[in-house]
Amino acid sequence: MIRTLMLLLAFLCSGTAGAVASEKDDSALFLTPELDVPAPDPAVMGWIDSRNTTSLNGSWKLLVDPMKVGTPGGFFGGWATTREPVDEFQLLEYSYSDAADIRVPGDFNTQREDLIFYRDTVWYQRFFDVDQQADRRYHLWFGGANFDATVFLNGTPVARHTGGYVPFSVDVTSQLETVGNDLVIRVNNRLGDATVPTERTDWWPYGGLTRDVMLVTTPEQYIVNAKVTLAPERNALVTTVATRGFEAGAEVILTIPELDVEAAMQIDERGEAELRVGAEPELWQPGAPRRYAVAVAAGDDRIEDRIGFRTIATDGTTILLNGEPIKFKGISTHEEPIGREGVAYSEADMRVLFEEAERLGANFVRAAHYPYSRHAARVADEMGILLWEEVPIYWNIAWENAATLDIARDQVARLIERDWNRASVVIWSVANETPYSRSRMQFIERLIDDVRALDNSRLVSAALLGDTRRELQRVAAHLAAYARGSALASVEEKAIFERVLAAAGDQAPEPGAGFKLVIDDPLGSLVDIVSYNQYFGWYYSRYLAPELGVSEQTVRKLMLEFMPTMTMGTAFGKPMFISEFGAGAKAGMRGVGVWTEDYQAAVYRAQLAMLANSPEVQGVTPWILKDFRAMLRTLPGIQDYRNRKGLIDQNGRRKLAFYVLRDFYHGPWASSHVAH
Ligand code: GCB
Repeated sequence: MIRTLMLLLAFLCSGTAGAVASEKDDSALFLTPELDVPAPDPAVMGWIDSRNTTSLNGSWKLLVDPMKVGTPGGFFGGWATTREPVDEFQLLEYSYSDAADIRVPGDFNTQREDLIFYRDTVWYQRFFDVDQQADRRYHLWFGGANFDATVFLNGTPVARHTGGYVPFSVDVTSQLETVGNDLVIRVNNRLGDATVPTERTDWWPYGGLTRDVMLVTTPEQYIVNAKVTLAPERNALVTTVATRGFEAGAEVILTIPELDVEAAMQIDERGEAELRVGAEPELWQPGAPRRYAVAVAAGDDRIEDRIGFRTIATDGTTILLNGEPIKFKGISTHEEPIGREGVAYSEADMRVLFEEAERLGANFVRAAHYPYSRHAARVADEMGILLWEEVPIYWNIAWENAATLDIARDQVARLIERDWNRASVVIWSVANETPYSRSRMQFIERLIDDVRALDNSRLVSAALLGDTRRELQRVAAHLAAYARGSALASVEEKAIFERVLAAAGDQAPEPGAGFKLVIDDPLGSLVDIVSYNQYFGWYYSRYLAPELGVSEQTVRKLMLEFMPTMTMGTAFGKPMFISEFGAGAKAGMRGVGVWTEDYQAAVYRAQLAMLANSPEVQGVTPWILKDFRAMLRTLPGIQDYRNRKGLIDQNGRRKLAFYVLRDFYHGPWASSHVAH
């Protein structure tokens, strides 16, 4: 009651204190109040699986609130606690006790049919007890909350994280009760022009508490995170540790029993410690994913993990894993499980997905287009699969917006600080298909600087787009030249191709000249591996048909013949990586046209022949392992809101192209596996 009265008073008094009535400004009366909420702990709490944790997964209460009326301080609001009416006269327009249940972790979109397209605010609530002890600190830890989460503990807003996909935590020792802690999270999965990614993505913006939630207990003085990597010379381990609460000079001990390592380092005034210790571990690699038990201890705190050691580098256009050339035989994925709807949130989900990649003969997965849960890299470490991890700098980003850059930098830092001990992760990718502009270059350069400062034991890449218009013109001219000698073009079409070539003048290719597509996006100068997405067999043919003035059928057929004659390369003398190619197919649909398994398989055959001709190409991750949900894909009967470029459908049914790629990985590229 008192609270209600105070709220009313707050409204009556809103506007400038002491102002005369005529100057009063009530214009914000029915708007959602902006809350002043602290940011979470800026550092990622690492080694989370070896800590003293209480899981807060399970059944929570969910209230759907597209008008955001539950926000405290508003005219309607106050959903940040579970208050019950004090008597039958008190008006409270919400109830957690009678709200529906929702499972955490997991997205809310696929847990309730009516929320599948929902992109807005919901409230999660649960109670928990804790056997509190003195000289302990308690941290609420979230594996990820999509995409904007405000955490309220016992009515107090304790942290707000924006961006989604990455872990964050907050020290709640001073807000915690022993019994009946009331934990409420406001989560909004709406994306906009200034978010990362923006609203328009070709994947589902799964919302909610999609990842594990835990209460982590640490000693008063504790280790925040530690990074242990193999030096490039492969004869020493380099360890850096971040701590809280210790006096300068306190010791941190690194122990790796199987390597006879037990070494001490001293904490400095910033709470950090560093150590280089000689060691020659057996190297981690696909086929032999050797990992060592590693422990880091300081005071009463001790964290443990299983860590593999390897080096990754480039030499000209070659990629070197542990000093030996390797080709990345890969496949792209989204974070969706096989045979179940929604987001993949468990270790088991990731294992099933990666096992299917293994059956393809892949040694590499591109985890597109955003950070997955921590389980992904953990399972990849264990299975010996190389991993590309990515932040969702996707298509058009508000390059000039400082707040957007902050979100992106936060995602980069949190992803890296979480996974920097995962041997499987060999590439950090900072962008996907970002159209060229000066501000895009500056934005991405900033991210790359951050990546290199945080972790220089991996390669940096970005999936580039190239200069699409110019490329299409060149492809058109070469395709026209090729068509002159092909039986696939009719006499009339050949006449059209002649006119196209005549119009090209000097630009027309010499007869018999091969076509090499060279990627020269200036972003290529900043990355270690030049990655490129291309869809010759899918979108390009559709665009080229009207451009050339011949039927799409002719262009598609010609393209399948022409592609194996092409080569690809870059202007940078670096390894090239084809981060996407593909074609859509509805599982079970057979025939010759688009959407059939047969056409998809034909595109794969032509693409792979083209790659086999391209010596600069050192890796490939076709698009994509599994059909995935996407609001962009509306075609009824075929897409039904799924991107159909999967090699398997959502239930795991394999399409013909799966076998084409498998044969390629077991055939032409088989010898590139470097296991000893
Ligand atoms: C792309 C994007 C990817 C899309 C894919 C497609 O180039 O990087 O996110 O899903 O094409 O299917 O069009």
